[in-house]
Order: sequence, then structure tokens, then C-alpha cells
Amino acid sequence: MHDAKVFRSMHKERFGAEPAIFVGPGRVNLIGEHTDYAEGFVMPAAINFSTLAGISPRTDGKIAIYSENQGEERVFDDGVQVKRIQHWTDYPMGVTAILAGEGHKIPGFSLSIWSDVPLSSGLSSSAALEVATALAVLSLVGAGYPGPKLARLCQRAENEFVGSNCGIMDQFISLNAQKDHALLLDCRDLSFKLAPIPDHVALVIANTMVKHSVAGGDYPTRRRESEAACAVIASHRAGVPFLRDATLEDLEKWGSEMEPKSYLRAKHVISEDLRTVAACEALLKGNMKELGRLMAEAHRSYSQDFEGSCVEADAMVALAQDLPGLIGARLTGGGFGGCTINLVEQTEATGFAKALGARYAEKTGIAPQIHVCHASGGAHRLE
Ligand code: GAF
Repeated sequence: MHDAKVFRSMHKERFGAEPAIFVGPGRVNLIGEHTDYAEGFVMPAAINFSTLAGISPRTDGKIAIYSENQGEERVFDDGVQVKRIQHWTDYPMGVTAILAGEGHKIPGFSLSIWSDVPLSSGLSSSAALEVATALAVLSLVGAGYPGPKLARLCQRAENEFVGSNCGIMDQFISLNAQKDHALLLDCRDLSFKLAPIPDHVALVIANTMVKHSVAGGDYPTRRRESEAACAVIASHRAGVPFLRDATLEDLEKWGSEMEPKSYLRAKHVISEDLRTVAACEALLKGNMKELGRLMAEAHRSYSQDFEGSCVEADAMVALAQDLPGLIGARLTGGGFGGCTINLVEQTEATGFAKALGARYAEKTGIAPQIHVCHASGGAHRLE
């Protein structure tokens, strides 16, 4: 965690004013992958890696954005922009533009950003940045929104301004998470159920170091393929606008009319919704064995049917299987690289992390980063 005092004085020195500071956490998804944009179920938790956004007003109408991670400052002389410039500032500027579009009169401001959420690793560095920025800009105009509504606005910034067609999961959990809990989210109506993560369970996040990107080609391709399967079902049965509304029986009935790949993508999405709801039940009942079994099946489905994994992530999951303390392991997030989530008995977590890291390095020749994390609270102002 960055020292907030250092961050504060860095902002003051650069921009000559005291900042208000906001925190947006990254997240790990325990189960429910590529189901959010199909209006299905996901079960993420926020983690103790986060983005800080420090803001102070300006009198010249300009917007200055500085990232300590990028080591770069951009100044927008005419304030809020309406179009992306294919640059990291698109995320904070996108959020600002969406808020302006909601009728907020945005004055000039200076924004400093720092983050320890690993980039392009499937831990929602983008959402953490969007959410921290949204709270910062709203504080400037003296406005606020309920968490679910603000999550939608941040998602719109990513969909409409940045141009990446993600679902609602990441922004939602970053804003609405509760410490020591996972959250089962119904991505249709944004209702949710909190599930406590027992004290004896650690979240061990293993970074394969293979970069993943939601904006890149594979994520939208998978989305299109699964939506094509949904269209086939919808052509036979009314009331299936999203795969959330389809059943495995529908898939068997009309699957022969689908491209083979679309059939498999839909098989993953429809079965993943069932697994996610069941996983929440298992967690609530303290049935760790069942939770682990569902995570294993989810990984198999994500890797083989959805083809959303990669050799390194499959290796990271396989290498975890016989290590002491493992409850369940799977690839988390948008796919094609990034991190695996391992639920591990707390007493074994340190040894597990060490052994998994060594095994992975030996197998792949890549030095991974393994973090023993805990479930954190949602975005907030730092006092
Ligand atoms: C990324 C997206 F941003 C989410 O909306 C979600 O679709 C996820 O990939 C896959 O479950 O994190």
C-alpha cells in the first residue's frame, strides 16, 4: 500500500494544492466468468490492491492528470474531452466525460493517480482507476450516486469512451465490496447477496505474468461467439434476450444449428451461471469441498469450452492441485492470461504460495508473482 502521506505531498508539490484522496480497489473473481454481459451471475471480492486518486480544483479551467505509475502528466487545456485519444488518460477522462454528460458542471482540476493493482493481470486495474476517479470528480462538484448507479456510469465510461465492451462486474465490486466478503451479483438487476469468507480461508492470487487485455481481440470475439449462440436459441424460443435466460436443454435442442465454437462458448456461460449460484450456496454453508469442486469444474469449462485460458494459466491451476491446503483453483478475470485465484487454508497459505511459485517457475521458466490477499471493502475517501 502506498503511503498516503507521501502521495498527498507529491500532489501538493506538483499542483500546489491539498488534494482530497479516494481509493478504488481491484478485485478477484471467485467464480462466474464471461457471464456478466449475458446478464448472469458473478461472485467477486475486492482485494487489498488499489488505486489512489487525489484531486484539487483549478481556476484556469484546465484538467491536468498525472500518473505516478506512468511517470507522465497530461494537461487538457480546454477541460473535459469528448473523444478518446488512445492513451491511459482515457479512463479518468472517460469517467469525467460521462459525469459531464449526466449534467454535472465540471470545473478544471488536477488529478494525481497511483496504483498497486497489477496492470493487464485480470485484477481490474481499469475499474479501480475509473471508480477512484469518479468519486474524486463527484467530490469536486458536491454530488454522489448510490453504488450500483455509479457502477453503471463507470461501465459506460469504459464501453462508450474507452471503447472496451466489458460487463458490470468490475466496477460494481470495486464500489460495493464489503471487507471479508465475496458478493454474489445478479448482473440483470444488480441485486446481490454477501457471502462471508471464513477466517480460515486465504485468497492466494498467482500472476502468470502473461498479459491480458479486455480491449484486445479475444474478449470481444468470445462475447460475439456466445451471443451468436443466444440468437439461435432466441429464434426458436421467445424470452431469451441473453444467455442468462437459456437452459442447457435449449442448447442441446438447437445446438446443431450453431457454429461449433458458439455452442461451446454458450455451454460455458449457461453452466457457469449454475455453478456460480451453487458456489455461493456452498460458501454460505461452509462447504469448502463443494466450493473447490465447482471452481475446478469452472476452470475446466473456461479453459476447454470457452477457450479463455492459456498454457501458463492451465499450468498454474494444475500445479496447485496437490499442494497442501488447496480448496479450489481457477483462472480469474477476462482470460487469456492474468492471474489464478486459489482458495487456500490460511495456515498453509505462505507455504502454498512459495511452493506454487517455485513449481511454476520451474515448469514455465517465468518468475510469477504470488500474493496472499484478503477481501477488502469498497471504494471510499481516505481521511
Ligand atoms: C473482464 C470484464 F471487464 C468483466 O466485465 C467480465 O466480463 C470479466 O472480464 C470476465 O468475467 O474483467
